Amino acid sequence: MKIERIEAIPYEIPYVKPLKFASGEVTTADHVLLRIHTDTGIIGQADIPPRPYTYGETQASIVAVINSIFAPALIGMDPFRRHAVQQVLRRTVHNNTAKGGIDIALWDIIGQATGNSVWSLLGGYAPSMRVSHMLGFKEPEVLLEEAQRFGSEYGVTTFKLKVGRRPIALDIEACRVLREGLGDDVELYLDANRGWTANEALEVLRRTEGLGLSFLEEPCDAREAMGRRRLVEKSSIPIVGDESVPTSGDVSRELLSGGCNAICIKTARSGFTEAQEILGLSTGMGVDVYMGNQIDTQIGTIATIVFGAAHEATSRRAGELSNFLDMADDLLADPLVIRDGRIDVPEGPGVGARIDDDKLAFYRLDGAPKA
Ligand code: MUC
Ligand code: MG
Repeated sequence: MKIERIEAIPYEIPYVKPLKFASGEVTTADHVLLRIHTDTGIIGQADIPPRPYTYGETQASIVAVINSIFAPALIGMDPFRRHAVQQVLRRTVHNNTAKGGIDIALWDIIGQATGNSVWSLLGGYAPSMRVSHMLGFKEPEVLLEEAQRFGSEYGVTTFKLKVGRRPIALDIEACRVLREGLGDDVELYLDANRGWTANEALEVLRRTEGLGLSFLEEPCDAREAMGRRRLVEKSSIPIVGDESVPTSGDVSRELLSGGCNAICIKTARSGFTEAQEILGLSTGMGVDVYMGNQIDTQIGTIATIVFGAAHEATSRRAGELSNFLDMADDLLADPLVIRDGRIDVPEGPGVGARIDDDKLAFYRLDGAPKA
């Protein structure tokens, strides 16, 4: 089998409720749908979310790097030779979500060609995944209402609160209101997206002592190595690497230098192949992992579920799988359902994301004729 053609299709779907956090705000899913065509007619697909304020990738840069650098090198290659493809992609240092999408689309092709679900090929551990819901910047009472609604409507009992780059008293108050309103059985953790200094993070940890927070994600810039190391040493809860650890090399550097002691895995930026390396490294070193969300569509969320539910360590904790609920629409033909706090792994060969072609024709931005 050979890769014949690669399409990077820019599209745009608005958000009904924007998500605001320390490093940026998402009001529109201005993503890229990747389609890798093979000479057998099998097409592998993946969704690619640009996060310019975090990684510097934009919709235009993703389309450009795929069309001008990756596609010319990959056309003619056998999609089963994933590690040969990885070597081509790794010649370029960054562009992580473009690479992640290519890897996921290759797994999709391999699944379809062999008649297997990618979930089973990766490990097939659990048939569903528990959902964690991400709470953006809002007044504490509004956050509490949102969390309570997610509890009653979807059975969700794990919440990640976005904090940072605003007065820390506001963040501390939000933690207190959520804990008091939700009770002790709900899991709460924080993500500051580098919005604090290490000292501010230590102050927040001191002033939220007793509120039962389980993790603190990317509190400050990991490049401020001594501050991070001091924070990790002094914190009573794990300090999680997120945007500082898109590759297994980043994970080993941060874990070995004491910059974090837990890892957030995101398939959008690591694909499945690199995410498996990250997972093996993390479990081998005995640190906690959980599946994060790069403000993914339902197509991206399926990739997270397929990977997270395929492995035991990523199934232990709830994965962040609910951001798509705030979008006005989606390209996925069969909408995902959150029931009893969980989402099922999709059935059938490949990754399992079936695209609605009419919706794609409607939302794509590259001038293709509307269906
Ligand atoms: C998160 O965990 O940081 C915000 C930016 C991004 O890339 O992912 C989100 C959520
Ligand atoms: Mg994060």
